[in-house]
Amino acid sequence: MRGRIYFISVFSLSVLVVGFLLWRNGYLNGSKPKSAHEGPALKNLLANGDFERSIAKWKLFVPAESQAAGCSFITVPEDRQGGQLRAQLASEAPARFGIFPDRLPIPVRYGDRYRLTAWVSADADFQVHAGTPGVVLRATLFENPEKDYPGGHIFVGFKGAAIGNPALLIGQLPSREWTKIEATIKIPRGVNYLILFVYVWRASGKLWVDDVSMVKVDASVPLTPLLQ
Ligand SMILES: [Ca+2]
Repeated sequence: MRGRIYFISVFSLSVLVVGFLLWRNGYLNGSKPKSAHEGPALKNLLANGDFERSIAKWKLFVPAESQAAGCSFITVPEDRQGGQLRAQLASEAPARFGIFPDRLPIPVRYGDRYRLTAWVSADADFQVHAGTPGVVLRATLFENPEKDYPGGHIFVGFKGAAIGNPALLIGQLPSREWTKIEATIKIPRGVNYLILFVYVWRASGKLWVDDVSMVKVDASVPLTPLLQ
């Protein structure tokens, strides 16, 4: 009798232990067990970067020089990136204007690396003004929320990345095809905040933008060389 109770106790305990291990590894709640080499997904620090919630969380910035150019920012259907909506930046005359996330500057630290990405596609009416890059991402760098970093902002285009001088990106032409603009940048010393803009940098017509992201990457990710 005592042996039988002992056996039942050990058996029950084993069932509990095995059950617990299965539960902990995700077999009992429908999720796939995590393997050791599956890193966490990189988090997009920009809300609504795919514009699936229309223009929520984004704002249009039109500097004084472009106020008369009829700049607009809306979303339009049928993007070709697998979603329902894409952003449309348009102007009637050559203009410099952009969109940026509707939130405080993102706090960053010296030496940290970020991958900045946007997909763009140009309508047939999109005309790049001579001597300008046409479209860029601008990592707007700040010492503090009220003071720009004196070393210049980082510009990213199809040709690569540059600091302080968007003219280094002249010669790129956006096409009807969705094309990725991307760079991995390192935060310069003295920079504590960043705002990412997608800029039409002197052009007219319609430019479509989708899947804008800013993700923190680790130190092993190679930097995009800065054009000189
Ligand atoms: Ca989209």
